[in-house]
Order: sequence, then structure tokens, then C-alpha cells
Amino acid sequence: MGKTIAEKILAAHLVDGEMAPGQEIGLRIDQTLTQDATGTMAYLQFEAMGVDQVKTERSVAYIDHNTLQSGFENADDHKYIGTVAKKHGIYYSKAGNGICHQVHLERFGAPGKTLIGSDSHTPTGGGIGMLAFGAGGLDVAVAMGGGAYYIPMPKMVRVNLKGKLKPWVSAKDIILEVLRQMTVKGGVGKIIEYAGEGVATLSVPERATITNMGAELGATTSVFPSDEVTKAFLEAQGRGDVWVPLASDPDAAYDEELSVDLDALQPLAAKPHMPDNVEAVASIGGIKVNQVCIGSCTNSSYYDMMKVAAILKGKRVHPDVSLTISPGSMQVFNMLAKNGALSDIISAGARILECACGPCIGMGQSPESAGVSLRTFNRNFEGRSGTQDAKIYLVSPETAAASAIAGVLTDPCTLGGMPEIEMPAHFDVNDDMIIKPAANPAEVEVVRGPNIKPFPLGEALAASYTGKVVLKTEDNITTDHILPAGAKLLPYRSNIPHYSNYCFINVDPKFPERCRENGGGVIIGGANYGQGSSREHAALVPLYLGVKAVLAKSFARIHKANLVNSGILPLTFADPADYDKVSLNDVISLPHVLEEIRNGGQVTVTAGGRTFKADCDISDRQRAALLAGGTLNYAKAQAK
Ligand code: MIC
Ligand code: SF4
Repeated sequence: MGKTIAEKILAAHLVDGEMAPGQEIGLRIDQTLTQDATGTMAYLQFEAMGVDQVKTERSVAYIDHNTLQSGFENADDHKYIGTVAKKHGIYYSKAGNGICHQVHLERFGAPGKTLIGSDSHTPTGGGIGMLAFGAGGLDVAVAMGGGAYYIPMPKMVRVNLKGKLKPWVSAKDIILEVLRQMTVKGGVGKIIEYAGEGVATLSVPERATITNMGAELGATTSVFPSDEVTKAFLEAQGRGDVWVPLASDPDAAYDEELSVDLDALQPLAAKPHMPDNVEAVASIGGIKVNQVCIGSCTNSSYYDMMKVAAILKGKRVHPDVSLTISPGSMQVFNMLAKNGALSDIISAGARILECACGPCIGMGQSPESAGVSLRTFNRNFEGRSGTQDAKIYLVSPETAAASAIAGVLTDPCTLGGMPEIEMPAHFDVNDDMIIKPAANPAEVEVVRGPNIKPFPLGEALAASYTGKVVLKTEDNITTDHILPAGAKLLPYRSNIPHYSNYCFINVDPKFPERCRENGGGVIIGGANYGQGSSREHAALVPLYLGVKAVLAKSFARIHKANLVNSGILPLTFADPADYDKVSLNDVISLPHVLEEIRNGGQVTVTAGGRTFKADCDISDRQRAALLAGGTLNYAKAQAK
């Protein structure tokens, strides 16, 4: 039988396991990336592994999240990452060079290769036919050391793109439509492949917008074929030599198929507070808008920015609107400057921010109280913008620019003739902000400022456990709920003791205190617990606070892997009805946990005086890690 694109890349990188649905497979990883908010932990863990030089074909450390530097903390983090990268064979993309996913696509990504990144939007690389996964920092550290990356063998989904987009409708609307159909849980355990006649009509940046937001579907990753469009993009980046063609076989089998009729699609928006809460812009109507933010790893390419510049040219941003623009990379920014489009943007009254994540991760530009903000970003979780009662709508760059001028949510189709944007034959390549690793690594001293604190390690699993239920949550808890980011907290990503004071702060501010009083405990979660960002802090901080297990209805993939890596038990209710029987502050015990985990059976739970069963759906490799108290402990024990 024929193979899908993903199956071909998986088969070429398989080092462990069998490619049967649900079975755990180990993959050889060609490239890794980190960003600064997750990078410090990843490199501390890499150092703890004692590997001298990275064993990947290419590893890159980006600085793009914490670029505010309002105290010494972020600057210390940058210095640590810069020096550790130089010493261990890792390329270092300086602050200002751009957002990791955009720069990686431009300068390093290659079709047919595997990439893991300590950021959930790493699947952006699928836009040029890479198999790219978001992972926890420890998984990235292991891959840099030459170890395999493990995932449960995903199911295959084909999304057929029929026809061609109408003017003013864009890639963002395609992925919002897929989100509407599949929901934020719909992609869990699946790889989404795009196919059909519509594929050839989409440029690489448009494809990357779509694979980027596959993260919001909960998908393992998303991928486009590598074709003539991919080749032209790579050639325009001066990297035509890395191109290889890649397509699924005609008789490849998919577990699921869905279609998007591009001709029928209209501009869409994800309404507050979930990316799948999608409705047509026209039907939401002309709500008043206070802020518009254009940028992020979803929509900050040259192509997107040129469309925005063309819409703004000769117009004025509405007096009641604050419009910010963050180009995705130094390359994009420079090209806009050179061809005059930047002047069109500035003249219209936009505020130009640096090439970084910026408002997307709450690094400034929090909207006014109860404000409405339209963003070309990928996440609109409650509070993520830094303003708890703000209402965030996710839209295309076209809708964003049209609305910034009108002052109300505006369907760009009302603007008349659409400007045609050509993809350039040559991008303006300048890699001066990417620092190469040292020729003499021994001479490099790794600089650790006072903000760089050690990370917590789990303890080997004991025969039994008794503690308290320290939190009970609803469904769809995101890692932003578990540990918020933003300008005030991102500086503490390397300082777990301090960061721990903010764990679940917007869900239950008493959580850290309760953990301290009870010496930790157990968290009860709903469905899709831990969706969103890949931040392993969402596991490491609860570990630091003494959390021993999370008992939920279901987990998001990356977070579950992060829990196992840190030695926290990811348990699911065997009967979801038992969720209702457990309450906050109940005494909870796992009387035979060691024996049950060791034997791979169900785990007996006693809570609030009742006894029921939980599942621990993990691989043998993960079992060994949990017994040892986390992956690093396990790896160290193996090395002895
Ligand atoms: C995000 O978009 O939430 C982030 C910040 O990029 C995260 C990583 C992090 O929490 O540092 C992600 O998506 O993985
Ligand atoms: Fe940065 Fe936002 Fe993309 Fe995360 S989603 S990598 S914060 S731009």
C-alpha cells in the first residue's frame, strides 16, 4: 500500500518501535530549535546530560520571546543561551533577527527532514514539507545529544483543499475553517496532511500559516507536499540545494478526510476565548475595535506584510485604534524598508515593533480594560494578552488591516479590488545576526547570571502515595492557565522557585500556598488538560511545588510527555464519571501505585472515601522514566 508524506518521513527516520497506530515510535531528529523562554531549561538539561557537541545536523537557539529586558533577568538568559550555544555547536540567532519559526523556515528548514523545537508552533516547518514537532525542552536536549524523539504513532488525516481562494480570503481563513470543523481537540494524536488542487495555489508562507496553527488543533504536526512552489521559495532564499520533491502516493490510506472548499470560503475570525470559536467576519458584524496587532509566527511573512502595506497605503489608521506591526524577521523588515512598503505602514500611523513575538506572548501591548483586540496571531486564550477581561479575535492580515482603518471589525471583501502581491525571486539574505558556534569550544566560558537557577528533579516512585487534592479544574486547561507568561513573568523562566508563586494564579491564586501547606498533592483535571504551549514549566513548576500526579479526563500530547519527563504521573479516569466524585481538598491516595505502574495495570485511587480506577496510558520507556522519577534520572541511571 502507498504511503502518506508523513509516513515516508517517519519511515526514513525510524530508530525504534513499529509504525502501528498508538504504538510508541522513536525518531532520529535532524534539526532542533529552541527559543529563549523555553531554551534556558533545555540547555540546562542538555548540560546535565554531559554531551559535549550537539549530534544533530543543525541546532539553532533563537532569542525572540523575552526581548523586553526591563531588568537584568532577560539579558542574563540571553547571555547564558548565547554562550552555551557557542560552546556546544549550536547556531545562535540574536534578539532582533526574528521569530524562531519564521527565521527557521527562511534560513534552515528543509523538506523531508525532521525538526523538533521547544515551542508548540514548530510545525510551521511543515509548510516546506518538514516533519516538525513541538516538544518539551528535555526532549529537545535529548535530541541534541543524539537521542531519539518519541511519539505515539499518529493517525493520518487528509485535508482536501478544493478550488482556489477568492480575493481577500487567505490562508488564515483556511486554518480557521479547519479549526471550526475539527475543534481544538480534533487533531490530538493525528498528523494533518494538506492535499488537493488548492495546494499548488498557495505560497510557502501561506502554507506555513496553516501548519503553524495545526498546533491549535492539538495535532501532532501538519505537513504540505514539497513541490515547485517549495522549490521556488528555497531558491529565492539561496537554498535551492536542500529541495527534494515530496508527495503522498496515490493509494496512500488516511484514517480521516475532510475538505475545505476554497471557492466558498469567506473571511473568518476566532472569537474570544478559543481558536475554534470561529464565525464569518461578515456575520459577527462591525463591532468596535480598540487595538489591532499584526505579526506573530502565524502571519508575519514578507507576503503578509506586503498585503498589509498595500491596504494601508495612502490611508489613516482610525483615531480610536492602536495598530502595531511586528515583522517576522530581520529579512522581512529589511525588505519592507528597502522597497518603501515600510513607509506606507508608518505613514498610515502604525506602531512598528521589533521582529519578535511581542504582544503574542503578552510582552507589552496589553489591550485596555475590556478592550477588543484583533490579532493575526494563533491563540486568544483568556488573559494571554495580559488584560484579563480583553476580548481577542484572531483574524487574517487582510481583515486586521481593513479593520484598523475602519475602526470596526471589517470584512476586507468590502474594500474593492485586491492588490496583487508577487513572491520575490530573491529574498534579501543576510545572516549576520546568526552567530556560528565556536571553532574552539574549550575556550568558551558559559556565563550564568544570578537569574539562572537549577531546575527541580523528581524522585523515584514510592510504593504508595497519600496526599490532598490541591486543585480541581474544568476542561481545556491551557498551559497559559497553569503558568502564565507575559512581560512580568517571562523573565523568571530560568528561576523556577520564583515562577512557582504564579502557578495557576488566574485559576486559583491560593494554589501555590495550598501546595506548600500540604507538601504538594494531586491535581484533578478535565478533558484536554495542558493544551496550548509546549512550556515544560507547566510540569516543572508543579513538580517543584510537590505535585505527584495529575488525574484528568484526557491530556494534550506535549504536556503529557512533559509530565512524564519530570516524573509526575499522568493518570486518566477509567470512568470519566468519577471526575464528579472528587473534590478539592479531598484526601487522595494511590495505595499500590508502584506495583501497578510497574506491572502496567490500572492504578487504584481512593479519594473522598471512594475507590475507583485510573489508567496510566504510557509506553514501556515512559514507565521506566516514571519509576525513576523522570527522564533525566532514568537517563543518568542508564548511563551508570
Ligand atoms: C506560546 O506561544 O505560548 C509560546 C510562548 O511560544 C510557547 C512556548 C513557551 O511557553 O515558552 C509555545 O507555544 O510552546
Ligand atoms: Fe512567539 Fe506567539 Fe509564535 Fe509563540 S505563538 S512562538 S509567542 S509568535
